[in-house]
This record gives sequence, C-alpha cells and structure tokens, in this order.
Amino acid sequence: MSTEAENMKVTYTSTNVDMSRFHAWFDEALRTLRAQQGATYPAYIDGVEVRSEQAPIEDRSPIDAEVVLGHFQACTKAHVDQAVAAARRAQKSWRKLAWQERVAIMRRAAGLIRKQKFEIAGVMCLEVGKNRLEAMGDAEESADLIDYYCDQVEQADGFVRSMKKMTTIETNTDVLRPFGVFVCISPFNFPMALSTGMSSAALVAGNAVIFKPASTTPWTGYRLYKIYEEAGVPAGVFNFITGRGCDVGDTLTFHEGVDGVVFTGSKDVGMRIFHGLSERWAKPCLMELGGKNPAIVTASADLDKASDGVMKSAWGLQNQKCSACSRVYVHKAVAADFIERLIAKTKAISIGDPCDADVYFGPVINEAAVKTYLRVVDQAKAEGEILYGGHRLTEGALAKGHYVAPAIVRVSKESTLLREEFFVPFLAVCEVDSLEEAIEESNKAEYGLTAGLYSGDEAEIELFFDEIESGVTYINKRSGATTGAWPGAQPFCGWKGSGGSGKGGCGPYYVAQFMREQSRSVVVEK
Ligand code: UN1
Repeated sequence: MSTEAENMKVTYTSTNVDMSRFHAWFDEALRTLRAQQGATYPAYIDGVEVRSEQAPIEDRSPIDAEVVLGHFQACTKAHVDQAVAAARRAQKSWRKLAWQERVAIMRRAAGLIRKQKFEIAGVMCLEVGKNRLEAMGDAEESADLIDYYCDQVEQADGFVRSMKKMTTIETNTDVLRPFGVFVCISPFNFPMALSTGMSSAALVAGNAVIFKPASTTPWTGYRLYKIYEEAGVPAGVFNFITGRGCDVGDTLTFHEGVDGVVFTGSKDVGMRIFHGLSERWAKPCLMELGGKNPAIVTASADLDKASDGVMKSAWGLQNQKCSACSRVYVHKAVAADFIERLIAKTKAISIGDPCDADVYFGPVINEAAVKTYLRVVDQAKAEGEILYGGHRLTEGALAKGHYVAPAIVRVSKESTLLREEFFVPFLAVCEVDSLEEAIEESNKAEYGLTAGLYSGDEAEIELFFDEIESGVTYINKRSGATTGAWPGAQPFCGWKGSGGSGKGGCGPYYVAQFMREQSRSVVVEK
C-alpha cells in the first residue's frame, strides 16, 4: 500500500478526509480479498501450522450467506493442550527479554497494521458486515491501542520502581511481572480492535497468549496472527486457535496451565468464565461485557445534536456494539420533536451491502441475530408501539443476507426491553418527567458501560456525571451518543455487569492488570 494511503487516518469521528481516494484504495483492497475468498487457513501453535482432522469451520459472509470466505480449523482439546504447553515454554524467554525489545516488536506490529489497514478493514466488511468507515476505524484503533499500551510500559519504566528503605543496608524495588499465559477470547463485532487491544496488552507485559477469535470472524483473527508473526513475536508466544466455542471454549479457559483470561463478549459467558476460572487460587479475569447504553435527552437539549448522536450510536454496526445506544430516555416536553427528527434521520440512512461506498447500515451477523430481532419486535408490539421498522428486509440482494430494518419502539418504563441487551438494531424510547427519573431508570439495568446526555444546562451535566452508573460518559456528542471511545482519550471501563476489574481498555491502567507485583529487598551487611 502507498505511504499516502497509509497516512490517511480515519477514526470513528473523522470528517475531513478525501473520500474519493479513500474509496479507491478500499475498492482495490476488496478486489484483492475477493480473489482470496474460499481459501483454507491453518491454526498456529508454537509458530507451526496446524490442521485439524475435524470438519473445518465455514466462514460465511453475513452479506450473502452463500459466500464462503474461508475454511478454518475446528481445533480440539488436544490442540488446546499443545497450545498451553507451547505458550508456557515460550513465555519464559519472552518475559526475560528487555521490555524495550518487547515494545519494539509490538510497535512494529502497529506499523504493519497501518500498512495493511485497507485490507484488514476490507476483511471486516466482508466477514462482519461493517461499513467501510466503521471497518477502517476498527483497524486504526487496533494500531493506536498497541502504541498506547507501549507508551504505558515506557512511561512506567517497564514497571520497575524504587521503594522506601526501612534500614540503611537494604535496597527495595517493586517490579510488576507478567502472570504467565493468558487466554484471549474476542467477539465478532470489533474482531481486530478488541483482539489486538486485549492481546497486545498481555504480550507487551510479557505474557504468552492463546488467542481464540469468535467463530464468525476467524479471517480477521488470522490477519492479526500474521501481523504479530511478521513483527517478530517469537513462536509459541502468540498462538492462534480456531474452533467452535462449545468444543474448545471451556477447555481453553479452564485449563490448569492457563494463568489468566482476558475476555470480551456477553455477560453470561463472561460470568461463567469468572466463576469457573479460579478453582485452586484466584486467577485474573479481565472482562469487558455487554451494555444497555442509555442516551438521555433533557428539555434543555439541542435536539438536532441529540437526534444525530442517537441515530449514529444506534445504527452504527447495526447496534452490534457493546457501546451502542439501545435506549433513550427523553423528556416529555421535547419527546415528539426528538422522535420525529430521529425517525427522519433513520429513514435517510442507506441500507445494503456494506462493501458499497455509500452504505451505512449492513446486515446483522447471523440468523440467530435475525431471530432475536424478530422476537424483541414481537414483544415490543405487545408491550408498546413500533414507531419505525420492525421487519426483515428481503428485497433484491438483501434476501441473500441477514438484513433487518432498524427498529424504533416506544415503551413505558416498566418494559424489560429497556434493561436486557439484545445486540440487534432495536432502539427503545421511553418518555420521562425529569433528568432524575431518567438517571434512576438508566441505573436499573445490570449493565453500566456507556451513557450519553444531551443537555444545555451545567447543573444537569454535573448531576448526570455524579449519579449515572456507567464507566464511559459523553455529553452532547453529535458523532455518537454512546460510541466512539478511542485509546488514550476515552478509557473503556464497564461498571456493574459490563466489566470486572474497574479499569478499562483504552485507559491508562490497562497494561498493569496483566502483571503481578514482586517486591525485591536486597540486604547488604557492611
Ligand atoms: C464495543 O463497543 O463493542 O467505543 C467496543 C466504541 C469503540 C468500540 C468498543 N471503541 O464504540
């Protein structure tokens, strides 16, 4: 890829980019990828290609379920044992490297992601159904995550720190050291950024990693493996296992040779890992789980901004983000006006093949997601009112993929549709009498990831910051009410059922969580 293409940076909030050149480079990447469609890919254990005897996993595109993007290995328990053994061996020399060398390797990986970002983004269009800009944001975020985590190690001087002396004959040092082997399990929705963020933090801290991508996004995972390999991550330090969650998931996370788990995904699976992980002693379990992220629109809000921000956060990636806005609490006085604007903006979005340059809204990931969508729409019909959408889309080429119309529904505050996470394009709107009521209702969900407020009143903003039970908060953000966190800018810490450790990815305390303390006291008697 040309340096010019490499230097064009698109984030989730970019506006001033030369889009014609962006799309030309994107088209070229998609042509290259389509020529590779249908290939068979190995898993990698200890730096060696591995093929399973089980029938391979077919990686099908959500855009057209007939299209098989690639065939991936269905790894078994035996592969997991091999990967754990390899990782334990390789981790010893990886942790002994000077931290500066690990940082240099990881920074090389960030550079390679930037070089290949149009292809990486293209894979995500085809494999996840992301639109071009969302896919590029995901690729760029991955590279920035690595750099940000490397900065953390540098700023902390490799996490070695001199401590107080209690006598004149002793020297005391505090050293953060890696736990050992981390299992990294990532979801389909940000298959590059979340996989890279979790694994790079574990690696730069000196751990070895066994990485299992979501079974719907192994191709993106494979690209990440290849990047680390090319960057110089030694054999066995990063292992790539593909397979069905039900076959290898538990064997991997609960393996006795595993020292910790870093997981992003649903609350149910996360809590199961959390409870099952620590049998012999407490092991670190770093989790970013789901969300049911509210936007609150008060009577003092700028409704143009609010409807833009909610529209973008609700329909970006078809609402399949932990950070997506899936419920709105709007003050009665402005509800009719806000809803009218939101529906007009929702109607205006282009739906179709997300590989096309002008499409904003693509398919959902699979048939199970379509079923969830239809089920919750039925519930909304019974409990409230459908304001927009609510059906499957089957016109023309859409019939081949998993397409549904964005749904906006009105429900009263008792509805469970305001508290359960569905991960499909379904937005529940509820009218309230005050900001206090909106916050109280927001906090009733078990989740606490992101939340947005639209208000023109300083006192309202202060109250929101103080009372809302969410780790990521946004005020008056037009480019996304609840979405768009960036490494080093918005730490992404889930509260309550949305997280575990109280310190999030993208934030300044992330890398240290992959390490344990060792106090070193040396006594020299004169
Ligand atoms: C997710 O929402 O699943 O904040 C991950 C955002 C992105 C993605 C976070 N950084 O919207």
